[in-house]
Amino acid sequence: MGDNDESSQRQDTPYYEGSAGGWGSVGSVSSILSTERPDPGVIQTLWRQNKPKGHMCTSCAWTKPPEPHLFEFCENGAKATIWDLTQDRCGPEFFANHSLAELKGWSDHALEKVGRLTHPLRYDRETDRYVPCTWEQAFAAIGSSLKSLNPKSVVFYASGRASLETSYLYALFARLYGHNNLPDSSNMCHETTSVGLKKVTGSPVGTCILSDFDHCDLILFFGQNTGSNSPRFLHTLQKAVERGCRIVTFNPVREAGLIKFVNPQNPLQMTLQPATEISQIYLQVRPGGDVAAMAGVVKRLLEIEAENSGVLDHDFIRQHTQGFENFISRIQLASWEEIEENAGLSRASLEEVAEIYANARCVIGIYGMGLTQHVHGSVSIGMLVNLLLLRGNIGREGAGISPIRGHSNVQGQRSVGITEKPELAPLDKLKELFGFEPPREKGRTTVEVVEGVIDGSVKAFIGLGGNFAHAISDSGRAEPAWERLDLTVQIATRLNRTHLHPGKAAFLLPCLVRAEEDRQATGPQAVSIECSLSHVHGSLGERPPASPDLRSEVAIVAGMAKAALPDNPHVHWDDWTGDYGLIRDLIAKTYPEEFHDFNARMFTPGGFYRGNAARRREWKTESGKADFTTPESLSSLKGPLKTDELTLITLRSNDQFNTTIYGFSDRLRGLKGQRDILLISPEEIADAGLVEGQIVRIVCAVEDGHRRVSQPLTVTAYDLPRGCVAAYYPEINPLIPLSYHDILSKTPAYKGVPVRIVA
Ligand SMILES: Nc1nc2c(c(=O)[nH]1)N[C@H]1C(S)=C(S)[C@@H](COP(=O)(O)OP(=O)(O)OC[C@H]3O[C@@H](n4cnc5c(=O)[nH]c(N)nc54)[C@H](O)[C@@H]3O)O[C@H]1N2
Ligand SMILES: Nc1nc2c(c(=O)[nH]1)N[C@H]1C(S)=C(S)[C@@H](COP(=O)(O)OP(=O)(O)OC[C@H]3O[C@@H](n4cnc5c(=O)[nH]c(N)nc54)[C@H](O)[C@@H]3O)O[C@H]1N2
Ligand SMILES: [Mo]
Repeated sequence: MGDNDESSQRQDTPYYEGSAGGWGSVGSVSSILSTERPDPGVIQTLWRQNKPKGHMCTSCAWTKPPEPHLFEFCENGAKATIWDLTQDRCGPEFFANHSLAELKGWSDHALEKVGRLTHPLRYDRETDRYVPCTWEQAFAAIGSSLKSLNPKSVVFYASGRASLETSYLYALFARLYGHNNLPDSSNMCHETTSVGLKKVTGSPVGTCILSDFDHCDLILFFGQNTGSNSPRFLHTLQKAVERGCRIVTFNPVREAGLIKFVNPQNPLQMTLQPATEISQIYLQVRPGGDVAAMAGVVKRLLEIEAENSGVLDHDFIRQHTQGFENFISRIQLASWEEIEENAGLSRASLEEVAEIYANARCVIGIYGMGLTQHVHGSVSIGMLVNLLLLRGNIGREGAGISPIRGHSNVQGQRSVGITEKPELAPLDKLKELFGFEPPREKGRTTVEVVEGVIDGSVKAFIGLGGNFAHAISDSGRAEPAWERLDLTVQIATRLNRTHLHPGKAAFLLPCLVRAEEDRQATGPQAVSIECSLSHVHGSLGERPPASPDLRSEVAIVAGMAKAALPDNPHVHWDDWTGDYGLIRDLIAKTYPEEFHDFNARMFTPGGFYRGNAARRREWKTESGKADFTTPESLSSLKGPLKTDELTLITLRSNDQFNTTIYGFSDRLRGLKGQRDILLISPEEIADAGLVEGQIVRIVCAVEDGHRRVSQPLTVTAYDLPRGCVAAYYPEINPLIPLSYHDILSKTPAYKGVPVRIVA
C-alpha cells in the first residue's frame, strides 16, 4: 500500500493495466456510437463541443479553456452527447404497451435506453400508464393543483444541468409562489463545500482558476476520480506534471486516471511515447481517514518547523487566520497510533508527504465526493483548508482550494438563486425588482424533502431534471411514499425510476437537450452555464429537436409559472421565453457585481470570471478571517466500526453518469459485465470466510428500526484497504440511511456507512 509501483499491484485482483485516455477511450466512444444510433449530426456537434460559440457539454463541470484542443471533449463527454442525440424514442406508443408496474421490473439502463421522451404525458391511474396530453392541459392542471396547495408543502428540485436562465426563472417562480424549498443535486454532492468551505473561508466555491494549474508545484488530491468523472481535467494535470508539478493522491481505490494517462488527442503519445505518470505518491487511505491522514502530515510539518523555522507562513497566519493555536494543540495531542489507525496509512508515508509539502512553493488542494460525502465531511474540508493555510496557500497565484463540481451547471444554479437557504438568495433585490414579499423561511434540503415525503408534510414535487427518488439515500424505504403525493411533475429527457412513482396527479414533461436548437419568438436562443472554476460560458445548440412536441426548460418553467401565479406587472413570462437575453438582463440586475454586461460577455473565450473574495484574501466569514478547524475526532465516519462491520463506499463506474447507466463496463477499474458486485480486498474475503464469486448480501449496520438489505452481490476481490467494501450507486442506495449525512450541510454520507456481509 502506498507506493505507485505497478509491480506491487496484487495480481489476483482485477485492475486496469493500461493508462486512462489512450486507445481504450477511443474504443469506448466507438462502442457507444455503434450501440446508440446517434443522429448523424453528432460528429459535427462533438466538433463544436466546449468551444466558444459551440455547445457546452452536459457531462461534467470542468472548465472550457479559452484555447480549446482540436477536440475539446472526452470519452464520457462524447457518451453524454451521443446519449442525448440518439434516434431512439420513448413516445406514447411505448407507454401504451407498458404499465408502470411492469416497468418497475426494468433496470435503470433499460429504462433510459428506450430513448428520448417525445410528448408531454399525464399519468392515468386506471390503466397504470402514462398517456399523452397537450402542454396546455398539463400547465392548466399543474397550475390549478399548485393554487390549491400550501406553497410550503411544495418542493422545486433541480438536478444541476438546467441553464442559468432556466434556473433563475425556476427560483423566481418558487419565491413568487411562496417557498424556499429549492434543493438541488448539490445537496447530495458538494453541499458540504457550499456550507463547510464557506464557513472557514467565506467562499462557497473553489478559489482557483485555470492558470493556477500553470504555476502550482504540488497538487494534493483527495477523493475525486478524474479519469471517469472529469476526464478533460487530466489534460491540465498532465501538463502540470510535465512541467514538474507533483501530485500526491489520497484515495482508497487506485483510480487509473490518477496513475497513468495517455492523451488520446496526442498522436505521438498514442503511438510511441510512454504514458504520463500522474500521481507521484498514491496513498490508499481508509474511507473517512482523510482527517487523520492530514493530521499526520501537519504533525510532521510542525516538527519540521521546530527544526527549521520558516516552514509555516507566520505572517499570513497572523494577518489572515484565526484558531491556529487551538488547532495546533489538537494535533500535538494526537498520537501516531491514533493517526495510523484512522488513516490506515503508515507514519512514514505521511511524513514523506509533509516533507514534499514543506518544500512546495505553490500548492493546490483538489477534492471530490471522497471528502464531501461523509458524516464529518465538512471537517475533512476544514482540514484541507488548515493544511493550505499553514503555508499561506490560499489567495495567491498557483495556490488554492479547488473542489471539482459534479453536474455541468450545478455550481451556477446556486449562483442564480436555487437554494433552500434564504440568507443566500438576494431576497431584497427580488422584492425591489418584482414588487412582492419573498418568503423568508428556510426551505428543505434533499434529505428533509424525503423526510417530508415519508411523514406526509411534502405534498407536491417538481423535478427540473434528475432522478431524485432514486439518487437520494434510503430510496427503497421512501419509494412507496412518493405515490401518496398530490402532485408530481418531472421535466426530463429520458425515462427513469423516479418517473415510476407518480403522485396522485402526475406529469412527465419532455424537454430539449442543450445540444438541440432552441428556437423561440425572437429566433434561436443561447443559454449559459458556470463551470467548477467559476467561469460563465455561453452555449448554443444547433441539432434539430428529437420531437416537434418538445419544449425548452425555460418555456416549461414559464408555462407552469404563468398557470400557477396571479398576474404581476413586473413579471413577463412570455417575453422572457421569447428572448433569453431578457432573462440575462434580469440576472445582471440581480447580481450586478458578478453578472454585469452578461449578454455582452457570455461568449468570452474561456468564459467570464465571477470573481472570488477568498482568492483576494477577503474572508467573508463570521470572524472576518480564514478559520482553522479543530477536529474533535480524527475520523470523518460517524463512529468506530464494530468488529464485524465494514465501511461501505459507493462508486460510479466509468460507464454511467449518476443514475444514467450507459453500459456495464468499468474499464478504468478492469471490471465489466455486471454492476451487482461487492468489491472487497482479498484479505478481507479470506477473513470473512468468503470465496470469490460467491453471492452475498450486505445489510446496513445502523440500528434505527429499519432493516436495509442489499440485492444479491457477487463477491469480487479488489485492491482496497482493509475494513471497507465498495458497491455501485444508485442500485445500493436503499442501504444508506437518510439520517447518515454530513452534520453541517446534510449531504448524505454515501462514502461512509457501516455494513455487515451476510452469506
Ligand atoms: N462520467 C461521469 N462524470 C461525472 C459523473 C458521473 O457519474 N459520470 N457524475 C458527476 C457528478 S454529479 C459528480 S458530483 C462528480 C463526482 O465525481 P467524484 O467526486 O470523483 O465522485 P465519486 O465517483 O463518487 O468518487 C470519488 C472518489 O472518492 C474516492 N473515495 C471514496 N471514499 C473516500 C474517502 O473516504 N476518502 C478519499 N480520499 N477518497 C474516497 C473513491 O474511490 C472515488 O475515486 O462527477 C461528475 N461527473
Ligand atoms: N450512493 C450514492 N448516491 C449518490 C451519489 C453517490 O456518490 N453515491 N452521488 C450523488 C450526487 S453527487 C448527485 S449529483 C446525485 C444525482 O442526482 P440527479 O441529478 O437527480 O440524477 P441524475 O442521474 O443526474 O439524473 C438523470 C436524469 O436527468 C434527466 N435529464 C438528463 N438531461 C437532462 C436535461 O438536460 N434536462 C432535464 N430536465 N432533465 C435531464 C434524465 O431524465 C435522466 O434520467 O446523486 C447522488 N446520489
Ligand atoms: Mo454530484
